Amino acid sequence: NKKANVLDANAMKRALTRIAHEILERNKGVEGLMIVGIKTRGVPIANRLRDRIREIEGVDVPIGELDITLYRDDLTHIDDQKEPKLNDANLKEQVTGKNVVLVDDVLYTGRTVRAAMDALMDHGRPSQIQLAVLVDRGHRELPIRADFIGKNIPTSQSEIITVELEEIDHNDSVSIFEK
Ligand code: 3GP
Ligand code: 5GP
Ligand code: MG
Repeated sequence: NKKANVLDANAMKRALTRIAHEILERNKGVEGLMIVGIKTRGVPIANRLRDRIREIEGVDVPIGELDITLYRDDLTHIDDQKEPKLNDANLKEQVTGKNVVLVDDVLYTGRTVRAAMDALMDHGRPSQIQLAVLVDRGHRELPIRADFIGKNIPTSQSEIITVELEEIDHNDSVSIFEK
């Protein structure tokens, strides 16, 4: 049952445009930059950031994706004891020497990002890794934080953030549900 809408399509668009600018500002441009989305919903967000950066700088930065599947079958059976599993890392470009911006929809315990960093390291040696997320819902279990955040949404453990993206869900929105 839904409790609140947090971002609509326009707010999401503004947040991603801001993050694109922040990425460029922090890194002084696109030199050495690579954007890597974490499946599923980190991937369209990564693509949108690449598109914004193209609009701003006129340059297409290399993009990649990571598949980190959780040991669970549905939302009502989330097993918090188990680590995210790296399924496959299908990075087209070399990560060695790149400044990699990891992108995910929601940052929660940090375990997915930890696994994603592990996966990246298996592919080479990035010169730097940064993290961009659409939503930070808190409850970290590891010393991981995002460099770029669309929206901070303090949640209770019993709440779930629903992220809908046009490319997958035919709608752009972020809302809070009670489990
Ligand atoms: P995504 O893979 O497209 O990002 O984790 C699998 C999917 O379940 C994720 O989609 C995520 O959006 C959704 N999800 C919703 N609530 C939760 C939650 O509390 N924990 C996890 N791990 N995933 C959630
Ligand atoms: P973490 O590994 O940090 O606990 O969780 C991050 C991953 O789990 C993200 O890829 C995200 O898709 C998913 N996730 C965790 N909590 C939520 C949530 O409340 N809502 C959504 N949509 N995804 C979540
Ligand atoms: Mg995700």
